[in-house]
Amino acid sequence: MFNLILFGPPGSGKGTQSEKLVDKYGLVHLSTGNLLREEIKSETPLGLEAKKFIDKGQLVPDEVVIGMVDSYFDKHKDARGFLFDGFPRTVAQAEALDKLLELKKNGIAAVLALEVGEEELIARLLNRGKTSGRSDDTDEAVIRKRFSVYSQETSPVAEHYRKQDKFHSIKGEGSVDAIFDALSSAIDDRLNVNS
Ligand code: B4P
Repeated sequence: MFNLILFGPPGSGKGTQSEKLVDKYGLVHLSTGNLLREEIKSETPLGLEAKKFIDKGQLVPDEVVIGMVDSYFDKHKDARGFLFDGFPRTVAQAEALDKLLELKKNGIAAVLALEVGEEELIARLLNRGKTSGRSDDTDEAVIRKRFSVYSQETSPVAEHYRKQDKFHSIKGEGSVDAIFDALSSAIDDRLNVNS
């Protein structure tokens, strides 16, 4: 199994690049943001609970997200690898993921972090908000709250993987294709190390 994490602040391009990467490398895409939005759309109890947090720019509680990831694994037992997009977002989630993968005698091959400046991120998210219908993208105050949550709760996840020597920074500004090429070459380097 070859498992990757795509890491970075809100709007850094994780969703955009994930779609291209899963195609190229034959991985299963696990986006906790997408899974949560599906739950909200279907008005499940989990979705109704998650919406309260997402609308305020806060993280959904760890136990909810970890439970959702665990059941996604159960539905994809034959996967040759996963691309984790927007997960883990806290150190507790990273530790839970390490444990879940250990049970499968597996681990994370690499963490690729998209680096983008804050003003560019705000412009991208407000622009997406015009068409996406996502309530968390239309209000600049909510977007800024998401950045402060990112710096307090999600940034420490980088250190968790730096200690494991798995963390790679990638410039996330420029054309989608140029960023995809940079991500692909970092992944290919890692695949060569693993093969
Ligand atoms: P997510 O769905 O993960 O969304 P995101 O961080 O906003 O976006 P992403 O980085 O994927 O941006 P994208 O490619 O779309 O999370 C939403 C919410 O769900 C969170 O705030 C949280 O509340 C909750 N949640 C999710 N996972 C959780 C977890 N594990 N634990 C707790 N809570 C969780 O790009 C953004 C825009 O930029 C797009 O419009 C795109 O077209 C544009 N763009 C992309 N690349 C570009 C480029 N190179 N140049 C110009 N524009 C570009």
